[in-house]
Amino acid sequence: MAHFGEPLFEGKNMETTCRHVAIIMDGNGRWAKKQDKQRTFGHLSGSENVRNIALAANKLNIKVLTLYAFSTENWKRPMEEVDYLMKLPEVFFNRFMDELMREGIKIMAIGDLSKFPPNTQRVLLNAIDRTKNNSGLILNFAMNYGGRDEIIRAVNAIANEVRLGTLDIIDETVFESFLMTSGLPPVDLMIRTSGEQRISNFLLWQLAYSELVFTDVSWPDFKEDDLVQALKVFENRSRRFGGL
Ligand code: V0D
Repeated sequence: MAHFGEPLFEGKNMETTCRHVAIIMDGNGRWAKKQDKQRTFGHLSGSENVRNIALAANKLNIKVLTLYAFSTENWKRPMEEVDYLMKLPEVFFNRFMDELMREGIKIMAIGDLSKFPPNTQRVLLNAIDRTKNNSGLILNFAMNYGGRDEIIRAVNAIANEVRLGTLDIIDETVFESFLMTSGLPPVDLMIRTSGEQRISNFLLWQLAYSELVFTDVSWPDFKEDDLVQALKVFENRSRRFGGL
């Protein structure tokens, strides 16, 4: 029996001070190749796992789950693979939309969606619209997202307002309001699966004070228990850091 006020993850009695988790879902292609399957099989398994981890995060009362689904670098992959990835949002919502609605999950996206095929954009905007009044987990997909790209866009938008005379003083709060994550709680925890220990142009500004957890587990094998383990690392580190 754990003490009251302590974060607890056993049974239904779960509690975390972690509001925003971001994940680089790495290792899908390698996971598939290890079992002599196509990389696309890994991507499909990875998208099923998005559903599993989103439901787990919702149950754990996490407010926001930001997932790196497609980076600005991913366009350099073979055309067949890119084409397959473009179909995943539709496959995902066809399979899981009813369940996401039942669970009160709200879909969001960051990144430049304008480069995606019209149908992919439509499917995504439709999901965002259908779930806009849900009050559970915000499932935020980073799509054609790059951290430097986001910062440059913010700088240009700010420059524009300064030129127009509608903006004068630029501090951290003002700058943040021009980022795509504006309005969301700060990223408490960033997890990268599958062994690499890099940020790879994910949320550059937002990760300034985040706890970073790297695991060798590949994304299709990353289960609720692995999320809970990462949350425990977060709780222990932030308690030590904040408890002075
Ligand atoms: C492939 C692992 C879900 C990462 C997860 C377009 C690589 C599976 C989505 C998805 C991808 C995106 C938006 C949305 C609903 C679902 C997804 C992509 C790749 C790139 F509104 N999984 N997933 N999108 N993978």
